[in-house]
Amino acid sequence: MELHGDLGTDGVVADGAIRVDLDRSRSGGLCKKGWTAAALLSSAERLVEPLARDSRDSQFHPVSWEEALARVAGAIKRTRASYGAQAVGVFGGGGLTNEKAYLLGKLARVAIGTPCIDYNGRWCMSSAAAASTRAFGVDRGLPFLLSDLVGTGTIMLVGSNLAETMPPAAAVLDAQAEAGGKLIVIDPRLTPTAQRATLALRPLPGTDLAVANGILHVVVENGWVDRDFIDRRTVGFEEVEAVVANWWPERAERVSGVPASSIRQAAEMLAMADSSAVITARGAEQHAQGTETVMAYINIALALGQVGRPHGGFGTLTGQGNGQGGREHGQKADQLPGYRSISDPEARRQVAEVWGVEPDSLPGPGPSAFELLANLGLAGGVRCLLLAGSNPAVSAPAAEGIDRALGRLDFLAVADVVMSETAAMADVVLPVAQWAEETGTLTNLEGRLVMRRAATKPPEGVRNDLEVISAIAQLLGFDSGFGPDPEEVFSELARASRGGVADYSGIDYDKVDKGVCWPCPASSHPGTPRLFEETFPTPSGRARFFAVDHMPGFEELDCEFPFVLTTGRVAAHYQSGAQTRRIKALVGACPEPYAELHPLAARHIGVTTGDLVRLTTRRAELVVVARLTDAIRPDTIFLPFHWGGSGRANSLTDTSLDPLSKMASFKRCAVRLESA
Ligand SMILES: Nc1nc2c(c(=O)[nH]1)N[C@H]1C(S)=C(S)[C@@H](COP(=O)(O)OP(=O)(O)OC[C@H]3O[C@@H](n4cnc5c(=O)[nH]c(N)nc54)[C@H](O)[C@@H]3O)O[C@H]1N2
Ligand SMILES: Nc1nc2c(c(=O)[nH]1)N[C@H]1C(S)=C(S)[C@@H](COP(=O)(O)OP(=O)(O)OC[C@H]3O[C@@H](n4cnc5c(=O)[nH]c(N)nc54)[C@H](O)[C@@H]3O)O[C@H]1N2
Ligand SMILES: [Mo]
Repeated sequence: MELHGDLGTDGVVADGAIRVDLDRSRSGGLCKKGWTAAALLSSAERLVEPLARDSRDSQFHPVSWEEALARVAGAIKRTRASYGAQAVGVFGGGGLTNEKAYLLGKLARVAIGTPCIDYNGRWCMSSAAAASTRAFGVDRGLPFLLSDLVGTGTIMLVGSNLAETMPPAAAVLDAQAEAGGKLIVIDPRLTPTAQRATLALRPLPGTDLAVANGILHVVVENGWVDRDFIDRRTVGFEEVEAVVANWWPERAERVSGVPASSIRQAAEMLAMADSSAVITARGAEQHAQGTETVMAYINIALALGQVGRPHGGFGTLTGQGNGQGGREHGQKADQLPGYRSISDPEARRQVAEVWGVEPDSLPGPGPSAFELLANLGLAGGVRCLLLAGSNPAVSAPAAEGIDRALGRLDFLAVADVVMSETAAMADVVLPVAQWAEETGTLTNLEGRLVMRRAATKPPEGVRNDLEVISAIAQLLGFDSGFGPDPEEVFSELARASRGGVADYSGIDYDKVDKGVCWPCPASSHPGTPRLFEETFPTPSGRARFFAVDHMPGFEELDCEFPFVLTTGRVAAHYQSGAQTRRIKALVGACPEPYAELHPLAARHIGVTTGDLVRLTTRRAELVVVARLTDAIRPDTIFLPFHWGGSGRANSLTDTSLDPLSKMASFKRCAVRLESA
């Protein structure tokens, strides 16, 4: 079976329309977003000239590029002079190409001199990244090829609805099923993905860790662990064994609502298969205990001795168009290119050399996305923000606070394709090119580089992000080191990543075209499609178990807020909806915000499909249309997050952060349900 190289990417920001025919013939379908993405290239909603807010009437007026960029550079200089460089912030996105992510990081650290840069990936894959790095010493979505899963005996998907969020990957499940493989899906909803499952477990949101420990309890109890693998290739199993001893399936059932018999069955299906793979996605990860939850699932894969074995192991599914590459090259607050720590003296020395600056001149780690945004305009916080590739006014946690925070800024510049809710709050809006109009690389969940060549020209008046970054750097006095040519940026990125975890130093554009997975440390090196076969990139060469225990809900349910609210995606919309809410066919398919609830919950408050319901959490209330379905737990309500304004899910969601990853708690909060 041949798989399209772009499987890690998805939807609008990936290269949809251009290669759709290929996709169709190979994997039987690309999602609707891919088919319609081209509509936005020519949409009347497209931004085609820079806009600046006039202080007299507070309205946007078209200005020249020179004027717009001068305003941005002027604001950076003024802020720096009055408050210091750390008062200037940069916010990026996981949809940006590798080249953009890299140059944005360099802009922050070198041209502006600020530690304050982070990106929306913090709300996406950070828990999985933190857990994988701790357990394996590296964070690559899949340490194997997606197509390897076709031969996997049992796949367990935890909190992934890939049939709707990564449709091309569903072809892998089809092929795996045809080959006789089994599928376990853990999701509070019986999603289109769960409907394919041999076994569907439906936990109360936020209890996946208890389910994992219950499964591992059964594995240990029955002697199904791979002692040889554990002894030779891991550390820390004894502590895990001690914790899971207390998670007999009936106890896990009491916490999660998943029947003990199903927990036993899942353990048996994983342990008895020739090979098994455990895969998490946002449903398990976007919690205040998300990192530890992922660790609990990694423990299962390690205890079964599956990691590094053909068709087995642990993986996490990538989100955004460049969800993987976007977290490797320095747009993260604590990171230098090549997935290296900005606190590591050797990494600083090496990258500083490539950048032609003194290591001491590089700032240290900055605040994470949530902390950066929450402190905007406050004492010690960022006062001038440059933002590209994200729409936090819709998608950030505690969005109510984010509105106020963005409003407190002295200056906000947003580079976007359309007038997003965040761009609408800016002082200067820079209209930029999108996927089909520019060349760059993405890295998919397999660590495989994907070339995206310009297929068409951007509309007149539009520039691309690299040109924008380059021009800002120039106005800040950097005539060299910030050229906008993607291939040159890539070759510098490759050099800067040398020796890092995500080592691209042996990769150039030719090699990307031929297909290569990182690490690739030399031009003669073939790349690394499969990791962990021999060793783990940890100091000891062994993988690490972590003993983790379920903590009771961060937002306990009570009489006032008796239901659990969880949020996520629908097939027809992408993310904050900035793009898909402007495409007619998609709006037609899913026109308005709604809440999914079980008929029992609906009967309790006397509503039916189409009626309005009021959802109230400890933070805010929202009125949306009800959709009844018995595919959801009766105690759980599902709210897609693709809308802003009065339909914004993140006005409701919990603001607790995972202490290890700083991930927000998007997938669980307590809510009251009423008829409106
Ligand atoms: N159509 C579409 N596709 C997309 C996107 C999009 O916006 N729209 N976005 C892309 C991005 S950036 C990402 S990150 C991926 C995300 O892809 P997924 O992770 O598949 O998407 P979600 O809908 O966020 O969550 C998946 C499932 O988690 C379940 N869930 C909720 N709470 C819990 C829980 O506590 N435990 C468990 N086990 N499950 C739970 C939900 O019911 C949901 O079905 O999709 C990518 N693809
Ligand atoms: N409640 C709740 N909230 C969530 C989630 C959830 O499951 N539930 N999921 C979280 C996750 S996983 C994610 S990834 C975030 C995503 O949320 P956001 O960060 O808001 O992501 P997008 O909506 O993709 O925003 C991308 C913006 O960049 C623009 N854009 C697209 N391409 C380019 C480009 O090349 N250059 C520039 N400059 N701009 C471009 C788009 O038009 C859009 O306005 O939301 C998070 N928020
Ligand atoms: Mo994401």
